[in-house]
Amino acid sequence: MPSRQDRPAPPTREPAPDDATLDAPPADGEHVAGGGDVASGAHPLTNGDLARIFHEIGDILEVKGELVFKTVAYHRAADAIARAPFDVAEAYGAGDRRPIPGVGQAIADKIAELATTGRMALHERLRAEIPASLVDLLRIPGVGPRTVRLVWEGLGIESLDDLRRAAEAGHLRGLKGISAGTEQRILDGIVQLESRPQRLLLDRAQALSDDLVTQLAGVEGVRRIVQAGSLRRRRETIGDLDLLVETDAPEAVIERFTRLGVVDQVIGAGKAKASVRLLRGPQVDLMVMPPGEAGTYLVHFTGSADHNVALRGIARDRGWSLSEKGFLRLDGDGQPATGGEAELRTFPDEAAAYGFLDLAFIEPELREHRGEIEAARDGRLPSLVTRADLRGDLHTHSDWSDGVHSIEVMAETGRRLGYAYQVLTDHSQSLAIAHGLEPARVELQRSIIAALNARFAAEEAAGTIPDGAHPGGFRLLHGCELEVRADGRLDYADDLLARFDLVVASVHVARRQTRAELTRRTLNAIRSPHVDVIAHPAGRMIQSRDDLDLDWDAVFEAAAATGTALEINGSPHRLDLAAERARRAVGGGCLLSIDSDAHRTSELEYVRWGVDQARRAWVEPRNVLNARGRDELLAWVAAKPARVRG
Ligand code: DGT
Ligand code: CA
Ligand code: CA
Ligand code: ZN
Repeated sequence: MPSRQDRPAPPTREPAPDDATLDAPPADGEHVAGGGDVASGAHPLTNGDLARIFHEIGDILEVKGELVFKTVAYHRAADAIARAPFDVAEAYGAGDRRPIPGVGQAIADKIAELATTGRMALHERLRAEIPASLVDLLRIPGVGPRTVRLVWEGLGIESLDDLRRAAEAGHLRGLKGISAGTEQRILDGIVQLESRPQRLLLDRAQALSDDLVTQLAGVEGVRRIVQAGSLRRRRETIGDLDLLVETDAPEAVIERFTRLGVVDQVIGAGKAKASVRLLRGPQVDLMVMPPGEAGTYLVHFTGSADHNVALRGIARDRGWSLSEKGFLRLDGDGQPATGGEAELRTFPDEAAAYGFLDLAFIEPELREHRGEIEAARDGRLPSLVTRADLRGDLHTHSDWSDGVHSIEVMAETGRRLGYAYQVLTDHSQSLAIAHGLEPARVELQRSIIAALNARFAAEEAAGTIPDGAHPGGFRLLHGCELEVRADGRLDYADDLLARFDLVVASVHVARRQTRAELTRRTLNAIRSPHVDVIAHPAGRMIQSRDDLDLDWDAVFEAAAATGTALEINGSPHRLDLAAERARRAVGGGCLLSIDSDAHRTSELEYVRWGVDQARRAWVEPRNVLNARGRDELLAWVAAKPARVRG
């Protein structure tokens, strides 16, 4: 458990109502689980305190093997309480049961119980039953609640370290149902868990950061908040969050920031910056900037570190020292000039700061020291693709295969996003796990799509299209996500494939084949006259599944030669092609597509993460197949057989 020394100590006459109670074992009789007389005391529960209690309940229920939806409900409620814009215990204690989004009736009752009596029967009962720290053991791959309870009851194990020591000493295998093999698997699982990089996926980092911005935006004196660091550069994973706040009231901002309900621990707080760790979340660094001087602050705290080093070099060559505060004039010895020569140049925005070095403004996504500074100097920066450039989505699913929503609901959602087209690409027949479609189902699906499109056309003719829809009309196109089978054959016959509007092909099975075999399969798809896009070409899952071992040069060459697009899959778990590889693909003459791979309506928004990675890959709209209009797209598909014949 993280330490929580930032919280003020409770008044000594109070029976420890603060969160120290949550850590201390209820051993010596002085500590009452769940807190003592809290509500009437001088130190009421903060939103963070409440959140910790509900998270702990969720944890213990997990160890008990409760149904996921139940444990999730407690964790979700805890998050909602931590973020509530009012003091929850104070309100509920006074009988003001304001609704909190994500908190249902049952949990609201428990908040009221805690706020009015200072205790919660459920929490006390659970704490007496099982230590919450056991939940850490559930994170070990292959270890479930049953094993966790077994090692706790049998050997008193309460932590990962306890478990590792016991396993290394061979103590686990004495327990019922645990063999020497199981013991080794647990040790392997611990190694795997601890070698896993502790970085957040982009979508989660964005959500946490947005939430902080919302909570800080209303603070008096805040003029602007910028989400800097790797999040602003749109890296696929994020280490910590960096917030820049332009304000004339720095101390008030830092005070508010360090006291947010979502903050678990204050790592450090000064006049101009503070670092905290969020409750069950990452570290967040907040820096304040004086009004009107944001330019160099933004550059400095956006990074990357390598980009900054290069900028500082250029500045020094020109006689200036660059830091977040601005450009400081250097004297002949390379020291900051003093006296009448002393000079600090500041800039209100980044463009002006780059301009001071005779560089064009560099988009944050490019700031990785991969040629962007030279390009900015020489006027060769790309005009990066934006979300608004996308005319449609080439890879989406419905409940006909493994999606959640119906064809119609998916189509209506894409239509309201303003697209000219969306391609429905349910899985092909051999991917049974995803309910791939038999040819007869494909035929049926085609007729359903035709009926939908007839309705869209009629509404367009009648001028009754919904809000947000593209005035030039929307069509659902009929495609599939075609399996490339283990032997390299495609999963539908050519005559069926020829009838789709567009075909996306993927390798999902037999991922451990040799490079030669995997490359041959991928090239088979690329060289088909009917395959238009290779979906998630590397087949990776970020932080959990490695890339397929492919001969990428051969893949790029064949894709470029046949005009087969390579996808940047927008799922935040995939982001595949990755940015650097996508850049190489474009350099090799390949066309890309930027797709959501949505399995439910909300996931259609995943294209935003794909666009981010495309921008990191220096991609311009002309490199993107689905930045083309519908007629152009269909003409390009129609020409594939000719391109393959060469
Ligand atoms: P992350 O957090 O690992 O995903 O990556 P960044 O780029 O957000 O790195 P972070 O949070 O350490 O620093 C944010 C930015 O601040 C970084 O991109 C460059 C800048 N920066 C300023 N001073 C330093 C420094 O002393 N070290 C590093 N690494 N970066 C610094
Ligand atoms: Ca960071
Ligand atoms: Ca940082
Ligand atoms: Zn898919």
